[in-house]
This record gives sequence, C-alpha cells and structure tokens, in this order.
Amino acid sequence: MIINRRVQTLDEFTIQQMRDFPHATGELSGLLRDIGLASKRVNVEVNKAGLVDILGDAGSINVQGEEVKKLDIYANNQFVGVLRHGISCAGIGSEELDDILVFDDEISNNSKYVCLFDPLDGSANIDVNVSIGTIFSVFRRITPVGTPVTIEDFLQKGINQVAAGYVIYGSSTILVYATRRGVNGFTLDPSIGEFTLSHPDIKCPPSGKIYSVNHGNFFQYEDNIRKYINVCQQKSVEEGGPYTQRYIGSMVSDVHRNLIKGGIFMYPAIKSKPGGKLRLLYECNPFAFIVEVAGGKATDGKQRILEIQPTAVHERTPFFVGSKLMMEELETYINAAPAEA
Ligand code: P6P
Repeated sequence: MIINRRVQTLDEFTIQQMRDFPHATGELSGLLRDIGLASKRVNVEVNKAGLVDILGDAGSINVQGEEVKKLDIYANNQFVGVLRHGISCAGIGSEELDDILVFDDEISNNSKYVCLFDPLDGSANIDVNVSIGTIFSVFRRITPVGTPVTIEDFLQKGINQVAAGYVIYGSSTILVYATRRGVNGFTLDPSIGEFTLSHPDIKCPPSGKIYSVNHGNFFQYEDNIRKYINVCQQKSVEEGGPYTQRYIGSMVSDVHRNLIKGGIFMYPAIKSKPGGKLRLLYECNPFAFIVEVAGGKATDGKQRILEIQPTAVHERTPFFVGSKLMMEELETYINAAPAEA
C-alpha cells in the first residue's frame, strides 16, 4: 500500500494563508519564512554545541576557520542578518542588544513590520543538553512607512502583535507560530531541510495536571501564590488531580509542553526580583499571544499580559500562563484577601 502523506512545508503553509487573504502583500509570510531560515541555521550550531565548545576551547578559531562565538550571540546574528536583508522587517529588538536596531535603509524603511527576539532562551542549559529555544514577536509599525522605525514601534501593547512564535531546539526542532487565525506547529524534517506542518491548529486544553514553577523560590513567593502551589500538590482525583510538577528551567520547553498537554507555568515576583525575571516584550508577550489564541490565559497576576503598556525594551514582569480553568483557579487565590497577619 502506498501512503501518500502530503506534508505541507512552512513556506507552502504561509503562502496558502496569504492566498486566503487576496489583499495580503506577502510581507508577513516572507517574514515568517525568514525566521524559519535563520532558525535552521541556529539549529545546526545548537545541535553540535558540545563539539563547538570542545573545538572552541582549543582557541578562538574553530575548524571552519571562523571565530567561535557564544551561541546566543551567534543566534542573534543569524536573525539580524536574515531580517536585515529581507524585505519585511524595518528593525528589531533583542535580548542580546542594549537598544533597538533600526535597519535604516530604503527597503527596510518601507517594510511594515518590526520584530522582537529572545534569540536563544535558556542558553545556560545548552552545556547540559537541555532543550533551548528562540522566541519572537511581530508588530506592524505605527510610525510612517518610509521613515526609520523608532522606539515607539516596539513599545506597543502585546494585544497589537500581528504574529508571535517560538522554536525549540530539542529532541526534534519545532517552530510554532500564531496569528489571530490560529496556532500551528512545524517540525524540521532533516531529510529535506524544511519545517513541515506537524501540529495543525493547536488548542490549549482548558485544564491539565501539570504545574510548572521553581520550587527553590517557594518561600520567596507571596502567601497567596504559595497557597495555590500547595493546592496543586494536594489535588484529589475528584478535583482533577493528582497534578505533577514539571519545571525544566527552559521556558520554551515548559510552556510548549503545557500548551499541548494542558497545564500552568508560573514565574512569580520574588524578593530578589520584585518585578519578576522574565522579559515582557520578547518572552511573555509572545507566549501570552500564542496561548490566548490557543484558548488559554496569561497574566502578570493582576492584568492580562497583552494589556500591559511597555515602557522599556528589556522590562520584566511576573508571568502566569496556561490552561484557562487552571489560570482562573490561580486568580481566585491571587485575588483572595491577604491572609490575616
Ligand atoms: P530560574 C532561562 O534562563 C529562563 O529565562 C527561562 O527560559 C526559564 O523558564 C527561567 O529563566 C528559569 O529561571 O530562575 O527558575 O532558573
């Protein structure tokens, strides 16, 4: 029996999405294809990171005669390079860059979009072979097309995102991106070097049995957060439990698993990080957009992440994201009156 399993590549999918919108210019499709290309280049280096580290230790030059760079700088350079030379992006903000990078040339100034990146989140995990990832956020510029973009193009509320996504460099390499039309996942097929549609129309289960939090910070969390964590540890079968605790320390992996299986991820404020650890613009906003499109919720403990008005590219926020019903239960604890002193 011949199985004709029609695979759809990322390029074919984005072009199909464009065909569904006759007035689409193709710029967003082109942008997503550019991000896919840069991700494939990053994937190659991440997959041999151990080797690069060994070779890199022999000096600052690797076997290809190239300067050995830290992988997150390398990843940043791949996304900057592809987007600067594309036709869809007028500038980027990145965890690896102090300020926004304005691609001030005629073609870029006429591009409609700006991007924000965490080029390689969790890179501290790479030397112990834990999955890491790229996170990206796409906005339509609000300053006049034809002029260089400015900081206000980047400091938009997350609700204005046109698209957002992430790449996990793990047991397989998967690119997931969301537009308002839905969330779709593409797994890299090394045999053809293409991302192919593997997770169509991802929906976040309304509830789940997984809670993700760093228990090492438990006694630094606010009392009501600790109460909710204790509830997670004691869920009976009748209450939808028992829950399991899963925390990889690599956000893309933790949130991706919860998106697919159902669950809740929490990075609350702690005494040493009163504003939280995670970055609003290129970590929390993208995941909040993706999870909300998939049917879940994302807050800073008080308001929707997507409603926060950013004031700086690298600002941080407490972050709670995941299945709708689990988030609503968390909110009942967060909003409960503080325990009597
Ligand atoms: P902690 C990785 O450094 C990261 O930014 C996220 O990917 C991850 O969820 C978080 O920090 C882990 O932080 O403080 O629990 O080690």
